[in-house]
Amino acid sequence: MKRIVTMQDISCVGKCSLTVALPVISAMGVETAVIPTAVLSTHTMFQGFTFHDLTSEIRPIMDHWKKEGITFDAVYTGYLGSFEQLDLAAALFDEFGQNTLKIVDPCMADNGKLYAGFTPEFAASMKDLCAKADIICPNLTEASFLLNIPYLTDYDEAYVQDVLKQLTALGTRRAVLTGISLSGGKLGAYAYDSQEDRFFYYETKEETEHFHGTGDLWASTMCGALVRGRSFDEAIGIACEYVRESIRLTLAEENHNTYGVNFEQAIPYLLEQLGC
Ligand code: PXL
Repeated sequence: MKRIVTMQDISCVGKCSLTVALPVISAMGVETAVIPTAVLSTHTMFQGFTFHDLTSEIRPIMDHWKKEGITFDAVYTGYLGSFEQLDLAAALFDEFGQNTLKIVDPCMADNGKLYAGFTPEFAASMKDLCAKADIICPNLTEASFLLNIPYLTDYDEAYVQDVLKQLTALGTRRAVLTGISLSGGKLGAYAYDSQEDRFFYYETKEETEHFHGTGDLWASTMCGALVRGRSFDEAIGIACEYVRESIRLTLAEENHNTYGVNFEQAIPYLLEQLGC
């Protein structure tokens, strides 16, 4: 069985970061090791969340794994909360990411705004981690903070392609912009492979509401699909459809929660898409 490691926080309620990555990647038939960076009572969209930092555990965890000779088929980082954690994520790539797939989801912003607690300086530092990755998958807000360019809500395909080229110029081979809409009622992900100088766009039906945590769900699914041997383009399509189906199931439920999507009951759909 393939094994990946993912480094991000655990928000006890909220359906994002590790509480999404762990079940989804495991369900895809991939062993999922974790480096929890912090424990929060909820994700930061709730008021009054608690937060306990786990940074001091990370170096000892990695040292122990090195002694045990543990290796991974992919290293995937998500929400990171400090400069020190960015440095540790870089070390994780250096020490466990040789000849493995390295994915950075630079979780820090959405809808034109940084999440609570993040600064433009942090975004600038996140660029250095992106440079070490094989694939990065920001949304347009995160891309604009990474590149220090204005966040546009009104854009065209040429603009998206230009942003993608700027993202790969940070040093990563492939960049995927999630949450891209180029026509009414459609939403998808637009990718660029700088080595092949090739763009790829996958779009699907846009559901009527947007939810928190879908970026994490998207990145986790892409990671799982790639490790299961699907091509880059296939992994993007599978991730887009799984997120869409999870939102559809959420909306189908009366009194559904508003903090995260029903990815759990869409797992059979995901496995069908994955072909296993
Ligand atoms: O989904 C990204 C994310 C992950 N972890 C925490 C968050 C967020 C987004 O707000 O607050 C703690």
